[in-house]
Amino acid sequence: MLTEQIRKKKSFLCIGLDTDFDKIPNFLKENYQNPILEFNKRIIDATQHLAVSYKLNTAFYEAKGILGWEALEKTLDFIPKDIFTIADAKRGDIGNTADSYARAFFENMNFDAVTIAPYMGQDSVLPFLKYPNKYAIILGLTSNASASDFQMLQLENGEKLYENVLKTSSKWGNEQNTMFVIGATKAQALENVRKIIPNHFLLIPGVGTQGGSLEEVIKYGRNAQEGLLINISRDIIYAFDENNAENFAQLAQEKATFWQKEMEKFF
Ligand code: OMP
Repeated sequence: MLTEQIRKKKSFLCIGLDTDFDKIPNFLKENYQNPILEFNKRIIDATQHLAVSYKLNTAFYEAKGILGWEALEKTLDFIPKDIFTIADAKRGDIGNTADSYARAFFENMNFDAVTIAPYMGQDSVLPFLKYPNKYAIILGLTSNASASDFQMLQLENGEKLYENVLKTSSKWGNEQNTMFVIGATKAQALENVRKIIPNHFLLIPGVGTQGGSLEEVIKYGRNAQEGLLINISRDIIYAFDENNAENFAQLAQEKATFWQKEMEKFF
């Protein structure tokens, strides 16, 4: 279904709803009981024809307590059902706790995917893999500068730690229930990543504000099923400033259109 959506919309675009209360236009805060939700709804209305996925980074919602959690749940309900939804929660804990995390995002809420930190090993990931048509998106090689602290460490057999993570964790599940996060700022490594996991879908954050190259991501990361969800958050949802905050959704649409058109060149 994802491959179909990507081809239909000629888009790999995953819009990151990293909705920070402090950055929401004041007129929403003055007029709506839940301004986070209203902000998201308007962004979704303006961009749903351009995006194949929305990623909600739970940090921004958790930071606002009940108001934030209500916005998270209601935003999820508002997203059209044919668009792939990701809870970017970066969970990872012992088996029975992981089981509760999986229930939270896949049963209590109906997200299609959750991001997972694989550091605690197989039993922290398996509970997410037992749901049909749901995905664990495992952190492979992240976009931040400190990714090198651990992920690039060389093991005794000569391979890097992130390569070992990809090799090992890709065997816990399959291409129908597992995806991997690879940062766009590490696009050169994508060629190598594709040798290890040629068929899995990749979630690629880091294009836009973090400066990753869209062209390189598509060149090195795409596969026969398209295989890419390219996340852009701040560059799209905060395209406005104080002077034109009333038009924030239209400006987000213009930015999303720009990125979709850039992607369309590759179809
Ligand atoms: P922008 O830089 O504003 O486009 O946002 C990037 C989004 O992707 C944020 O929600 C990050 O938390 C997330 N992210 C990264 O930036 N780097 C990573 O390596 C992994 C993620 C992620 O898992 O989504």
